[in-house]
Amino acid sequence: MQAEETVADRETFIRHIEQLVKQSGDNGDPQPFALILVKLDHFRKFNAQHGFSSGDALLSAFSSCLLAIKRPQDYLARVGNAEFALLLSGVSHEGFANLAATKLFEVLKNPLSAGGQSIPVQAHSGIVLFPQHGGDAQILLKRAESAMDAAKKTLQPYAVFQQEDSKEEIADWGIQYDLSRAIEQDQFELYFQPQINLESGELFGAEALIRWQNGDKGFIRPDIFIPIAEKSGQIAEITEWTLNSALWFIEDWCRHYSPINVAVNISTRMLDVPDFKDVVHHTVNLHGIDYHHLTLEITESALVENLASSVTVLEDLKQLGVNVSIDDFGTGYSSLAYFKELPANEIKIDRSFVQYMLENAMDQHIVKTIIHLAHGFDLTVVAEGIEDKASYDYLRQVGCNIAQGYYIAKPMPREEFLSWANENFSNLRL
Ligand code: G
Ligand code: G
Ligand code: MN
Repeated sequence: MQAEETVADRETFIRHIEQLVKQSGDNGDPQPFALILVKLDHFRKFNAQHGFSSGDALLSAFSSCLLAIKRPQDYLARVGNAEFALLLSGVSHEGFANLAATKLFEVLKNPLSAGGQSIPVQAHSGIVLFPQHGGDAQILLKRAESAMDAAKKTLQPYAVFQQEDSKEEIADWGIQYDLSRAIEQDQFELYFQPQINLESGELFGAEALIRWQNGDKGFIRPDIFIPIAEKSGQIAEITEWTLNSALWFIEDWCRHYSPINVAVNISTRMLDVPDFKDVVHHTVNLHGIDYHHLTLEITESALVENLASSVTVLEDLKQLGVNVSIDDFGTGYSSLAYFKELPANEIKIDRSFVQYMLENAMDQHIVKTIIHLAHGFDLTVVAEGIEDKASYDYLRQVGCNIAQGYYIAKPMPREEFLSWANENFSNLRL
């Protein structure tokens, strides 16, 4: 049993539920429980405005509220950035679960104290019951989340899962099911979008972007299936596939042509996977290439939600020798003081600033300021979303290091990338 004051992590929590489910099956005698999922609203914004140490203090005050209603036989876990789950052992009726939730929201009516400040908070909660609402940990958590979304929509602090809440799930499960076959059926392909060194005009490398051609459903966009894979955990397997394919490309290119750098998008979920660093280490070694040919892109907005723990993982990766790039930079954080905490070698200015910078003075100012500051911290600057020559020339003029965008080329399959490079760069010995 869990010690009184500890808060388990997501993996431990899932194992705990699986054990309860298994015991129920073994004895033919379900051990009922209720699960209350509760999420603090606007946490990302709070973190952005007050810094991650205040964010940590707020989370700790928030978890104290949950500990206040937890009974000794209950189990508390942190299952997301600002998201906790409380498992109420032996609770088989929603009335009792509602009672616990009411108690919790009574406590949350008072402001939380964090870093010497008193902060009013808002939260939402979704409730599920085992075995009525699902027979495994993933389904129960997913349905608690659906219930939480329903609570938000109806402006209630909490809601119990209802069958109608599961409509969206059905579509997601279809994709999840198809994803589980995509790798073995060879349905993924990597496309490569070139990156140019602005100073020399030479090919610097490419960003690798996953494409999925599903037999029945046709082409499915990564911004549809990646979030689903993140929730289901399938992202780990997809990331391994992507890394391996990108490294294969680098190995082949370096052997036949010239040195090249390839950037791979890494979901922030991967930073919580305990052996992620080892996966990178082994995959790179397997292909016998130097670490500095590989860049890992992490999006800024997701990173700042969990800066404290991400910093350690990214530092470790940087120590290995891979490059770390902060993707979509400018969209996730307001404080410039944050630069010195970045465990990165590179930032990619978000394309929303680059696309209209020549017409929009504010965007132009932001782009110039980011470049200047980044250089002050020895970071390489990549601009993405360059769609015309004027933007390309402007970025070169203000000292941006690397350029990427439709003006240069769209993402292309490997063969097409090869002939594109052959046509445009005579020095590559293709
Ligand atoms: O390539 P496209 O514009 O469709 O990409 C849409 C989004 O999907 C982008 O945010 C991009 O970073 C992300 N994406 C593309 N390929 C991968 C991948 O291999 N892994 C992850 N995690 N994200 C990817
Ligand atoms: O989130 P991320 O930066 O990884 O997203 C990369 C995606 O942006 C690529 O998949 C690509 O399809 C898209 N992209 C690349 N260059 C351009 C561009 O010049 N304009 C637009 N609109 N999208 C681009
Ligand atoms: Mn990217």
